[in-house]
Amino acid sequence: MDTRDRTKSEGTPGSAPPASTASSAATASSGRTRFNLGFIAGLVAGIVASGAMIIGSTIFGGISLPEELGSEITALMPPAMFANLHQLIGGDAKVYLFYIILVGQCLVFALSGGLYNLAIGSRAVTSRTGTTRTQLDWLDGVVLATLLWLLVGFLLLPATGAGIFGAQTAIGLQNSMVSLGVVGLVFGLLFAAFQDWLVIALSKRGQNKGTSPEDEDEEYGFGLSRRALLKRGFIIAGIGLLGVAAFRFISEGGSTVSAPVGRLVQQFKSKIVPPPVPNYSTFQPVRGLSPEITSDGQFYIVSKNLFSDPTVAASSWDLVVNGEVEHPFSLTYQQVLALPMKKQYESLECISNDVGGPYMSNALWEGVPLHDLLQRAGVKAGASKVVFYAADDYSDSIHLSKALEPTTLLAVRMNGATLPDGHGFPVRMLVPGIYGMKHCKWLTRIEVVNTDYQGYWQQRGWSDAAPVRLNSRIDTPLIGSTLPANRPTYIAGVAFSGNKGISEVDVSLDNGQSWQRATLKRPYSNLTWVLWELPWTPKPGSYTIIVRAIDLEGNVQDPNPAPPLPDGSSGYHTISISVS
Ligand SMILES: Nc1nc2c(c(=O)[nH]1)N[C@H]1C(S)=C(S)[C@@H](COP(=O)(O)O)O[C@H]1N2
Ligand SMILES: [Mo]
Repeated sequence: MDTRDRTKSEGTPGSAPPASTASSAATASSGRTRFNLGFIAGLVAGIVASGAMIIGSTIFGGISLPEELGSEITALMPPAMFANLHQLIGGDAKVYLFYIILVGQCLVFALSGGLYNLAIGSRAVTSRTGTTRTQLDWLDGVVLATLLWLLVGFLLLPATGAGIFGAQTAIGLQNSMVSLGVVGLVFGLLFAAFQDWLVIALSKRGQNKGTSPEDEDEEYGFGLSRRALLKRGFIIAGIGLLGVAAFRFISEGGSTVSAPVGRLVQQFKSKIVPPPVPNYSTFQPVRGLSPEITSDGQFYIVSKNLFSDPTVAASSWDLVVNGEVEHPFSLTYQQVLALPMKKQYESLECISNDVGGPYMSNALWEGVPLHDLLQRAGVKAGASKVVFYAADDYSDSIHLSKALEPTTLLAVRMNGATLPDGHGFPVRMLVPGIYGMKHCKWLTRIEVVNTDYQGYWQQRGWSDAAPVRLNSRIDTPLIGSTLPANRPTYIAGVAFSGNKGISEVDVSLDNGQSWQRATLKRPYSNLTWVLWELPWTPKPGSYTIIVRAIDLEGNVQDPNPAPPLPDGSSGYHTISISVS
């Protein structure tokens, strides 16, 4: 819009432009006007409908398109790109991905509104001011909803691998058709209603200010043009991303010091024979050290699900055991609970945990050995792997030999209580020695196969064997902290090997030149992390503290730094502190 137009139109307040001007203006710009109107109305209706979709999926188990799209996007993303994003924004990456997709979804809704208005073309009514505008009725909303419903059901969902109308998803065909339909109707009806409201509001404004129809090309009730709105959106998103990157840089780049890897690697002996005898002794409680057993509330939670995890009703749940077996069967929750159980202390660690990272916890579990179920089913000759399927369309597999180990359990209890929803109620897998990834939560089916099945994360570039890499972490003192000089304190933390126990933890206070043995707390089992501590009365100065561990077989922690993708991180946790 140029100022001259406005001056001209404001020169005739309260009156409609002469008929000839109106019709020529309409032909010149009514397409754009209609599109813009539809876009704004579609955007608002799309935001509400997206909200309805999220509520529907969390409360009623309906479909969530951002989840399906996010899953497909991470599958298509080259592993190196995934790794870079992971480095940049860390474990929160999936949350950002969810919001980005959500914004995209709202824009698509908006676009569909604009295009719908273009498609219905000259079907316009004359409003009270006598200017030409587009008005819709509720039937338009239903038509647009139906079009979107068909597009999503027949094109979008199959393209993400969810099948026609989500037939391949855990929530199933019916549920996904209905929930999509509801969201579509919410959008369509609101779109029609909001557009009408907008038309009336604009014509009132037009009456007051005497603006001509083409003014609405650029300016709406919000006082902002669509282009300006978009521009602001992009600027805000850009600033947000920059802020996150800067925060990561400041909070991590500032305080992490890298150990002199060259020297560490030179002195490195990968195996010590015979293995050291563990230095268990009376263990002092140290403030800042992780509790040996992690409470349910503190236990880390990781899942692929961008927004919400499934809540499974035990009454309608059953567990299927089938595939390459003589006698497939299924069990209800009550039947699972009636099977012989085993208690097991075991720590879990996520394969995406960085060196020194928080995605590692320890609990007491109770469950049924998978061995017992496989024996009952009768595994056929030639079977090589066992696949786990879950209520959130997650899957992963382990080798048959691993599946038959006595410590591979179907857990139903955690720390003495029923397995919490977040940790996989009603049943989750425990596969000691292997990263958390293979500890499938919300288990629904166990399939014995004779193929090399690749699970959800393997399709995205992560290790299939995925043995836990021996690692150790300094919990206290905190990175970058300042300690008072000459006051006795402790350096303390945890060390974890998966299923090989810990025989020794060494601490260096001089950047890797010399090492001291830490005291270990005798663990509940060889499947858990081990708490370690080293008493220390520091003199004033700056210190670089490094920790390394040795397992019960004598394997020494790998000093070579590696990022989590694809095999799990390695390198020594190193912090710098000062004493004054
Ligand atoms: N069904 C299902 N199981 C799953 C996942 C998932 O996304 N879906 N995530 C896995 C990953 S990557 C990890 S690290 C562990 C985390 O278990 P926790 O949340 O109980 O700590 O669950 C695993 N089991
Ligand atoms: Mo994980």
